[in-house]
Amino acid sequence: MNSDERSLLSIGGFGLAIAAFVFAGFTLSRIDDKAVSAPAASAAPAVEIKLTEFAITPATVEVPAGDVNLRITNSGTLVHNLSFTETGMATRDLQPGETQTLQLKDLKAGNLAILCTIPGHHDSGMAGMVIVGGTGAATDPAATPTTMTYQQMDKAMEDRAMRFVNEPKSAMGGTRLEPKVLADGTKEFDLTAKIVDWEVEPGKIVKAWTYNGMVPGPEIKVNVGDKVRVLLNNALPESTDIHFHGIRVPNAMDGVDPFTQKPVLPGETFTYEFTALEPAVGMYHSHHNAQTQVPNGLAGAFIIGDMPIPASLADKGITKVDQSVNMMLDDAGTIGLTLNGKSFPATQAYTAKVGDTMLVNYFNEGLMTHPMHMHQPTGWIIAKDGVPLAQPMPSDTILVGPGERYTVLYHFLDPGVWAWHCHILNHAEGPNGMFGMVTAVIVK
Ligand SMILES: [Cu+2]
Repeated sequence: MNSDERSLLSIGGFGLAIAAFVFAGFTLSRIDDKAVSAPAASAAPAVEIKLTEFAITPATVEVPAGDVNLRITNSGTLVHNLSFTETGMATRDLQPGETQTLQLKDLKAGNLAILCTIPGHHDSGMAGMVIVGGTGAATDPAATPTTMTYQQMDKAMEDRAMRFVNEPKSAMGGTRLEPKVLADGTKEFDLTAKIVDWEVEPGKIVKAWTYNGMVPGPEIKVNVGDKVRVLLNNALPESTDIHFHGIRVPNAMDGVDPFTQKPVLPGETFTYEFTALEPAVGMYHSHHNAQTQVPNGLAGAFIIGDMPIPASLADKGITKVDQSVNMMLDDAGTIGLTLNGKSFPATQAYTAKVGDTMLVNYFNEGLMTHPMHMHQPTGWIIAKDGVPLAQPMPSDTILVGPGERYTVLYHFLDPGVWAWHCHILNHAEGPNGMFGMVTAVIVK
């Protein structure tokens, strides 16, 4: 007995099934439709989407091709909706707390832009993308084979990989911010929090919440003993503040309103002032509506001093650092699954020579843990949260949780293009090829 026959029996009973078979095919198929429609809808994978001020979370929704139920909840305090740009399919305007399920039928592989059409909300960041043909975390990949042919899949993968190699990269974030040095030697850093258009992947422009117009925010680097001033100018539509994560500061400078200061209102400037007392591999980020502001881009690296290279790694060929890389992980808000604010193929490609050592500071500013894997060289973890380890620890895959920092040395022995990606595979590669948290090191 096949599933349709079972459905018939469960809905109409044995008598109805017999009647359907006795009458013509038309009757049978009509009853069939009725019989299977309810189970089919509930069997379609369900994906949860949250609407808040001002984000669609997750901003990148991966769904399998075919039938999918989107369960959309307004978790914010204003009225929101979710609309598909191209088809116009939409929820009604949802009141705070309301949920509506959209049943999407027969989706084909591709990208569908989504947004909230309440005036001003799209511009403030309520935009996203439904990627059909990926295998989202909420789905069971084994149960949802792709509808592509293997030739189509191979072609899509190659096209995407070649875009990583061939296309010019859009502006990258995380560049070092040079301080203004005041008369008493204080290093002053000027940060403006503002929303800008940010290309997270080729052709996909989002509203990023940035420090100085870039994601990650500019790197701040000082020496132990430096007097530091950070001016925060708030050009956002809501209040904000800056927390210096992993950095020893006086309590009043910890940037956690309302505990340690008042919120910095739109249009206001707040001055943070402290002395850099200890070495740090830290970060600075918003501690105000952080679940929205930080994943949307309000985060950057804050480094104090230079990390010592353990003498015990000399026999591995590691004696000096040829290149330092800050690698900020994100997975939510308008920025989504990204390395340094970019999603593959827009991610930066790194280059090195055989024999080089690269120091990587991983920072996780997202909402999930990411196991970061560089192909080929064994990484040596030399510091956790900025504190040198007594003994370096080998790791080719390093699990970086939200808020954590790991400092890892990679020593390149073999030439080639080596992939470097998050090893939660639906953050990295689907039927359309590599996406999200993927880049590469080109070793010559
Ligand atoms: Cu990941």
